[in-house]
Amino acid sequence: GYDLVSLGEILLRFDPGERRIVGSRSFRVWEGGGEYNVARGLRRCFGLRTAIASALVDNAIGRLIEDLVLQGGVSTDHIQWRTFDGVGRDARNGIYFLERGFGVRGGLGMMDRGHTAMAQLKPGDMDWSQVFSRGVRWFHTGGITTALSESATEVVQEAMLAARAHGAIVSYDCNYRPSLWSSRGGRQGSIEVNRSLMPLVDVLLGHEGDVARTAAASSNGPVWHTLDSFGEMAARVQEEYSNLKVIASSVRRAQTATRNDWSGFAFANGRAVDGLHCPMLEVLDRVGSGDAFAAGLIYGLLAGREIDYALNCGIAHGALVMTTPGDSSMASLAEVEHLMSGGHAATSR
Ligand code: KDG
Repeated sequence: GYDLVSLGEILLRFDPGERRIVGSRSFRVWEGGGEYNVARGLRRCFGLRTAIASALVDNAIGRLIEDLVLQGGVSTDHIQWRTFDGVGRDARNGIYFLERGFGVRGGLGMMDRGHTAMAQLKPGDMDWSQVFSRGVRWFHTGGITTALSESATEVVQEAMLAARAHGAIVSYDCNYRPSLWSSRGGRQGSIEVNRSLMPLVDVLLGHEGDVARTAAASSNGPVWHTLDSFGEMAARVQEEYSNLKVIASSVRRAQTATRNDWSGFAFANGRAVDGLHCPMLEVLDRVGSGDAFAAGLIYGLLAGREIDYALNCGIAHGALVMTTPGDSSMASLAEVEHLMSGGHAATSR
């Protein structure tokens, strides 16, 4: 069995380091993908047993991704392998490029993930009762997976139903990606899909605005990032979906390309909680911070800790992931807890 199974696409990330993409002649590779990053963080930092449910094409790129996943300690047992037709016409592995911002220059992200094996996953492809019958405590997925295709959305629903039937807790991270929704109704399309899945979710994560938009009554107005506005919003969302036990948002306010304020809120048992504040956090690579937040929060909840602990665990883990290159945290639980107890790392002042 596993503590957590995550469903999502695993991408190969090409990192030009401090260079710009156009000026690079070699790239460092990492594995990435929002839902995968959660499984990896829970394994590497928090020591839980995790698996990624996904699909890859069986070529050298897919096998490279598999090696990276195995190095991260995440089980590849639930990865489905598609045959390679020699050119990737029928299915591909997803890749992406990310150039870091510096000072006055913002970052540049480029996704290259059309027609991937994961986007083509259909209901029935994955044997969910086999996945969950071995004992899985938590199932995680989110809005990147649902964005990939209509069939991927159906797979998410199928997996959530199976997870619930087997008693696993279900979490969903909204993770709105405009480019992925451009052919499926944009923001509105994502809101409709998120709403249709909400009755199956126990723990809702995401940017405050995206969480707000899962409630029918919510406006698309500004997000204020205050405890009161978050509490009101979360109470409204929970009124509509009484199944939601925890709602949590990380809060990142970019100050420059390399600095941001970082914090978070959570709502549970009718109470809104303010988390640890990391003002003017120095950022080496912000990618994966939301996933690391999710991993820390899930760890706290799986460990049976109070919501305050779980929230701060998420914030501290998210802060630490921004201090290293790549999507993943290289942090230890001791480092996370040190930061939680107010021991400011060199990155936070
Ligand atoms: O959250 C990190 C992700 O943004 C990154 O791994 C790439 O999966 C990705 C996506 O769709 O943005």
